[in-house]
Parts: sequence; C-alpha cells; structure tokens
Amino acid sequence: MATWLLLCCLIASSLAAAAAAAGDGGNQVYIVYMGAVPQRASPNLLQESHLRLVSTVLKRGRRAGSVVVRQYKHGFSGFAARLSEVEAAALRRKPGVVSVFADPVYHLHTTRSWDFLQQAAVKIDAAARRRGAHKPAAAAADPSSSSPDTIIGLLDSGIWPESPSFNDAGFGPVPGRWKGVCMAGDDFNSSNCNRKLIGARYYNESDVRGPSQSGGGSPRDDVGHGTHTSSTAAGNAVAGASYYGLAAGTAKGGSASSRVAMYRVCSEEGCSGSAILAGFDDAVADGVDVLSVSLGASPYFRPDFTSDPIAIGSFHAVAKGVTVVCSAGNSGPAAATVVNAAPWILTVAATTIDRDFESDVVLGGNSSAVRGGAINFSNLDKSPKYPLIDGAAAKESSVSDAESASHCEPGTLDSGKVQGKIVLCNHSEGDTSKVVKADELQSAGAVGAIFVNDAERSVATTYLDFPVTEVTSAAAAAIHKYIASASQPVATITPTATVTEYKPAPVVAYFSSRGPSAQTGNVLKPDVAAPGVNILASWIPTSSSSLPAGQKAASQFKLVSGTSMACPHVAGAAATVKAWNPTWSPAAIRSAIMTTGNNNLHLRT
Ligand SMILES: *[C@@H]1O[C@H](CO)[C@@H](O)[C@H](O)[C@H]1NC(C)=O
Ligand SMILES: *[C@@H]1O[C@H](CO)[C@@H](O)[C@H](O)[C@H]1NC(C)=O
Ligand SMILES: *[C@@H]1O[C@H](CO)[C@@H](O)[C@H](O)[C@H]1NC(C)=O
Ligand SMILES: *[C@@H]1O[C@H](CO)[C@@H](O)[C@H](O)[C@H]1NC(C)=O
Ligand SMILES: CC(=O)N[C@H]1CO[C@H](CO)[C@@H](O)[C@@H]1O
Repeated sequence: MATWLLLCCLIASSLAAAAAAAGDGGNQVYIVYMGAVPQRASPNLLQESHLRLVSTVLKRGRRAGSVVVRQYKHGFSGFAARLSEVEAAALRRKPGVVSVFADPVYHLHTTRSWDFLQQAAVKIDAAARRRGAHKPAAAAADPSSSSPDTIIGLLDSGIWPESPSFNDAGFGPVPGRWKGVCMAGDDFNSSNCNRKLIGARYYNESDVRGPSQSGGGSPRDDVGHGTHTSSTAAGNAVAGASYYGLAAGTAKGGSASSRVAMYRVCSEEGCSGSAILAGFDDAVADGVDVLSVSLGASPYFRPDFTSDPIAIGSFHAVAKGVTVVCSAGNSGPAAATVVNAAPWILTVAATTIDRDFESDVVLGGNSSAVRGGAINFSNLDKSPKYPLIDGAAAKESSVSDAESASHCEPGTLDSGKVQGKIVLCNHSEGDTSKVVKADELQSAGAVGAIFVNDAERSVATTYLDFPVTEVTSAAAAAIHKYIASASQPVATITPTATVTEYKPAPVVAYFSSRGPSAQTGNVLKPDVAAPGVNILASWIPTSSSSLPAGQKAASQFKLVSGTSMACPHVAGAAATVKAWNPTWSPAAIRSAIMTTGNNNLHLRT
C-alpha cells in the first residue's frame, strides 16, 4: 500500500516502548497500529483478523474478545487492547504491525497548562467575539444558498445541541452520502440531531480507563469546549450574542452553511489516544469533508508519527480526501513547542483580533488614565478614591522575600496593609495564576488589583466580581511614578468596555506554540494563524463557574482563548473552499488557504 509505505519510510522505529508505563497484569491499554486497511478486507474480516492476532500472544486463559477494547477498521487497521508489557512486545514483532504504543492522554487546547493545573475547579477562560473582518473567508450565511453541502466533523468534548448555533431552520435534507449516526447517551437521543447537527458519536471512556471515569457517556458536552469550537467552525448566525453584554453582536461560524458532526473523544480529564483514533476511523467512514481537531499532546511528549494518534488518524483521513485542521498548541512563546505538526495536517496558530476589553486605571491628581484590560463585573466608584499600594510595600513583615510580595504571591502580603486598597502586583509566567492571586487579595479585603504583565495583557481574563485590570510594564511605569510622587496615592478601576478597531492587530498570541517542530525540523510549522484570543462563541449554559452579580442565568456564549479557538476558524474556511471546489484534494485546499492568507501579522504588541 503506497500510503503505508510512505509512513514506514518517514519514520524510524517506534519509541512507544519508552513511553509505555510499566504494565503489570495487562491493565495498560495499548494501541496496535497496522497501517492502511488492506484491499478487499471487509470490516468484519479485519475484526476477526485482529482478534486472531491478539490471541497468538495472550497468556493462557485470556480471551482476545475480553482484552480488545476498540477496533479500527474503516480509515485504517488496528485496535486498542488491555495487554501486559510482554504481550505488547510480542505483538510489536508480528508481521503487519507498524507500531504498538501505550494509550496516551491528550488535552484540549483551550488555556495554558498551568491554568489547568492550578485551578481545575475554576474556569478562567479569557474573553471576546469574532469579527467578520478578521475571519478567514466568511462563508455565505444563508444556508439555502446554492453552495454544495459540506460536512465539518470535530473531535472534541461533545456538543450542546440546543444552542441556537445548531438550529436547522432553512437547511435542506441531510446529504445522501452521509453515513454517520446520532448515538443516544445520557441526556441525549436521536431527536437532538437535526439537519444542521447531523451526527454525534461518543466513545465510552470507562471501556478504556476503568469504570471510575465520570462523563463520556453521551455526545452531550459537559465541558463547553466542543460547543465553542463547533459553533466557531459552522455555527449559524445568531443575533444578539454577547458575554453578559460584552462583545455584543451577531455570532457566526466560519462556514455557517456547513453541517456539523461531533465525535466526542474528550472529557474534562482529557482525551485518550484510543478514542481519538476511533473518532478519526468513524469520521472517515461517515463521510465528513473537513475535520477540526483542537487538542493535542504536550510538546514535551514528542511521540514519533507512528505512535501519535493524531498523526496516524489524520494521515489516513487525508489519504481518503478529508482535510484535517489541528491546533498548534498553547505552549508558546518558547520555540519548538508546536504539536500536530505532521506534514499532511493544516496546523493553526492563534492571533489576537482588533478588539480589546479595556478596563482602565484612573489615578488621583492630574494624571491621565492608564490603559488596562480585563473583564470584571464589579462596582467601583468612578472617581479615584481608593488608596493604591504596591505589593512590595504591603509585604507581611515576617516575609523576607520582597520580590514575592511585589508579585502578590499568596501568603506574602499583610492583610492590614491591603485592606480597602487597590494593590499593584507584578505577574510573571510561572507565578501562581492571576485568578488565584485575585481570590487571595479579595479575601484579604483588597478592593481591586492591577497586574503588570506585557505578554498576557492581550488575553482578557475574566475576574467576575472582583475589580481587576492588567497593564503593560510601560503603563505600570506611570503608576509607579504617581505612587512615588503622591503622599496618599489613590486610584480606581473603570468598568470593562469593548473597544474595536484596536491596533496593532492581528498579533500572534503569546501562548500560541511556536515552530520549528521537534519531530519534523524540515517542515515549517505552524502553517497559518487565525483568531484565537477572546473569541465569543456558544457555550454550555450550565457552566459551574459563578455568575456575575445581578445575573440570573449563565451566558449561552463565552469569551475563550487558545489555539483551540483558532483551529475551527480555519476548518470553516476549508469547508468554504471545499464547498466551492468540491473536487479539490486536502493538499489543494491547504495550499489555497496558505497562499491566500495575508502577511500583515504582527509578531509582538
Ligand atoms: C428524546 O428525549 C426527549 C426529552 O427527554 C423526549 O421528549 C423525546 O421523546 C426523546 N426522543 C426519542 C426519539 O427517544
Ligand atoms: C460504558 O462501559 C461500561 C463498562 O464497560 C458500562 O458499564 C457502561 O454501561 C457503558 N456506558 C455506556 C453509556 O454505554
Ligand atoms: C491640576 O491641573 C490644574 C490645571 O492644569 C492645576 O491648576 C492644578 O493645580 C493641578 N492639580 C494638581 C493636584 O496637580
Ligand atoms: C515589579 O518589577 C519592577 C521591575 O523589576 C519593580 O521596579 C517593581 O517595584 C515591581 N513591583 C511592582 C508591584 O510593580
Ligand atoms: C463586563 C462589564 O462591563 N463588567 C462590569 C465591570 O464593572 C462595572 C462597574 O460595576 C459594571 O458596570 C460592568 O458591567
């Protein structure tokens, strides 16, 4: 098989063994990848041959049917099975087996990893809206327009089918070539699919990870991420969308006339490689045109292409005519952090758009206002009457580290000194997260906080009820100068306002992973950049995060940042190109997008 040979030539021997956790009595799930589906092999024959192969390596008393947890038989050949290390090693030596590797866990590309680590419970997703002007090629919004049907599949955390973004008013019948299904699950049945959301599948994680795993029993999104990416790629135009009044306008997906198919491969805990492969396998068989994949490995995991589920799945999808668009990752700005960098993938970096969420600092005296940005929903008086103090000056006397106090690290400040005041704090990468710092300051009785950080200023973090703004170090210089000059410095923080036509834009987001790829140094990656900062799109209305004061219901839209948000913009563009050029290959579509994007990208603010 040509495709199979290509993959083998490109890749040295598998490193999977190194990554495999020490397997004991066969509790580790391994993925056994066997290349393309052999010609003339029916799915049934393939399944039988997989089981026969496994049974040749199993210890006496173990049945193949009870160890194999998933089979791949449409897009490519392989399976996932619960094996011991010895059994996995034996399979690795069998003819026809390309690679055997421990099932990895990948993650959604929404926020930075330390945000996940430090506050699993608090969603700190940052803020804003899409604007037609900066979207790559907005599609015709009118679903009844004559453009041929395209189907965008997403591998993600599920979907909220009741969102107006997935209403099917005006859509014609489901394309006859569609072979997908609408799987029933918890709080989800076939009536939740329609002529817009034409397919939904999920992969039972308890098969793979053990029954303790929560979620995964339904295509219904309980994270929000999959609803956001789907509506960004293909959501209908929804008038009157906003995040509690911010970024108000019409929300609309990149290809509003496309149909949507959700493959739920992720839960809050992550996305297993065996489920990701199942999603690719089914999406190819179902007949999607474009796949949008906003998730990936850690940049330090670095599997080679024969043991990376996204590289394998996308390779066979592209060979079968499906354009695969993936997020580049959120591990920037360090070099060589890009993931999903296989040459056949369209890899997407994230940029800002020309919109900002401004919340200024007004200082006492005759000083002019200092521009800041963040989202708050609290009330401070418009006049600068709140005492202003530098974190270093509010240091708890027993703390020796003035540097930590200037960063307002938890436990370093004297609550007596911050009580009733606005506190100025430095913030660096690697600090305790800003949301946690803000929580600490609020409990200590501070009335507000100003964080100084050049890179992160562009992503508007949501602080709900505590007045916080973020300023650059240049802006902070004016604040320091004022504090030094005034005997009793005072300030206030103004309510967040949406500012449009903000310049410079677009700027590559600080968090967006950078090339070159650690795996493919000879291929330039990422391929294109698209809006991924402060993007407004649909969200699950049951989000556990608290509501701003005075709000009774959770917003149906949310401002979120990440390369996860950039990827579906390009998937929407790819669907539009495909709609107008149905015979184009994934390579032609990728080339069209890469060669027609503009170069007016700012690398820094
Ligand atoms: C799906 O669920 C809804 C709400 O629970 C119910 O009204 C409807 O009859 C169900 N449809 C099917 C096909 O089971
Ligand atoms: C998922 O798998 C577990 C174990 O195999 C089973 O008990 C459970 O019913 C399955 N859930 C669904 C929704 O199929
Ligand atoms: C503010 O500016 C005005 C006019 O420029 C001046 O008269 C006044 O003394 C200044 N006040 C302070 C507190 O500097
Ligand atoms: C932050 O860092 C700058 C430069 O290192 C320093 O001058 C300043 O005092 C620090 N503290 C605050 C709260 O800005
Ligand atoms: C997003 C937003 O505007 N939030 C609030 C920030 O605080 C001011 C003052 O209370 C409110 O008016 C804003 O609505």
